[in-house]
Amino acid sequence: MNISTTDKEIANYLQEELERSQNGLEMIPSENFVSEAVLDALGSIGTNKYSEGYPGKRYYGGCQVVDKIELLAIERAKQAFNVDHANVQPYSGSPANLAVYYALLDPGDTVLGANLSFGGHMTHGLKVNFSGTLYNAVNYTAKKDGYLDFNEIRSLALKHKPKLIIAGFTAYPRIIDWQKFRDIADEVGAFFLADIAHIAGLIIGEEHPSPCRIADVITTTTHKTLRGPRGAMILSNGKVSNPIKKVPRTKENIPTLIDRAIIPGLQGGPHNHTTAAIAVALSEALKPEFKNYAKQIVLNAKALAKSMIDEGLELVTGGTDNHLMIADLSNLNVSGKDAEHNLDEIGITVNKNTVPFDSRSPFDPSGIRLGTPALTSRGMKEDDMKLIGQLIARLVKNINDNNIKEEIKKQVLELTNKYPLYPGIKYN
Ligand code: DSN
Repeated sequence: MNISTTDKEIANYLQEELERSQNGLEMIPSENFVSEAVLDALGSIGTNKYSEGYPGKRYYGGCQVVDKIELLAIERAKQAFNVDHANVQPYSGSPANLAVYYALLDPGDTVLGANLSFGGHMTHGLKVNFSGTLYNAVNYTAKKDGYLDFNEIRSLALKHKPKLIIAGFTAYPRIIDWQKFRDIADEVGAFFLADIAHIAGLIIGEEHPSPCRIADVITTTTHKTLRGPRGAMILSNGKVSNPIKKVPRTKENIPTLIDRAIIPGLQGGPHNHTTAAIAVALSEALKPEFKNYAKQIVLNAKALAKSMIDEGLELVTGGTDNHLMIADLSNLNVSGKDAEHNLDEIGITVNKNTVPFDSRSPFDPSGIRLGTPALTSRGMKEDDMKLIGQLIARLVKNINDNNIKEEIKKQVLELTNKYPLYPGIKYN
């Protein structure tokens, strides 16, 4: 590779990161390992081209080829999610959500989304995020057992009359009942946004119900369970007006409103290398093997949850239906921050996470969040999950015992050695 001779410092860092990934268990549920074909597209000449606008309607010349790339990405997204319209240009998930707000709301309008500490996302109305400062954000929480509380969501909606209701979570281990959100949105006349960033791959693989014909607008990142490059898409139903002109904020106009919000509203030139890589990832996700992958993610998550429960750990909601789980460590007197740090030292990467009604702060909460998409991409199965659950439990129960930590570290290395990651890639 050229970089190995032209920039040794970065080449060495990339190699170091590759080895860290190879020798560790990547269990952050929002992370994944893309195919080499996705890496090829992402590192391609697509990055060189400016193409502000949309296929056939650009502000630059020379866009005939990037038009074809973007159209293919759009067609594949429409097919994968069964929607009429896909905008594949958002730079990532937060800008995609910002575009939805910009398209459908005026500053000061009320939005109802999940509290970050109960599995929401910053862009769903966190006070220090644009969504909580430019808009009047109201947050719903959950029941004591961690399940969504539709009585609370409905009564907040009736009381605050939001213009936008958001469902979709970064730390919710159960199936989401999209129709219940739809009914509440209809009762109060709100738009309904489903943010499926975490579960997009499970939806394509039919392991989670789809909101794509239920919600008014759907946002997703492309790099989580979907296993594509860092990027995002906004999906909706209906047609874009031609020309893409200013239109009233009605449901029928959502595709046009979204396209106008992305450009000229918020963004400049699309990242064509990312668009190409999204198209590659979508073609992979449309293959029958991807269904097996999605199924295995969930089987692995259930096996991991069972193993941790068998070892005496407590999980929020008592388990999982999807790709992730939250372990509540309060009964072990170990904080999420300490668990994250100590697991990191032995090669298991997770992130600290609040549990419902956490008595500790979000910076040092009571739980950790774990998921199986990346391990499943490496080929791991239920037996591996059983072992990993045991290793995690042993570590958190013996957090101050360096001998035990060393033993577990060796076991992690033995396991990861069995699953080579990108064996054909070397940066230095
Ligand atoms: N940062 C992502 C996650 O880890 O869930 C959400 O955007």
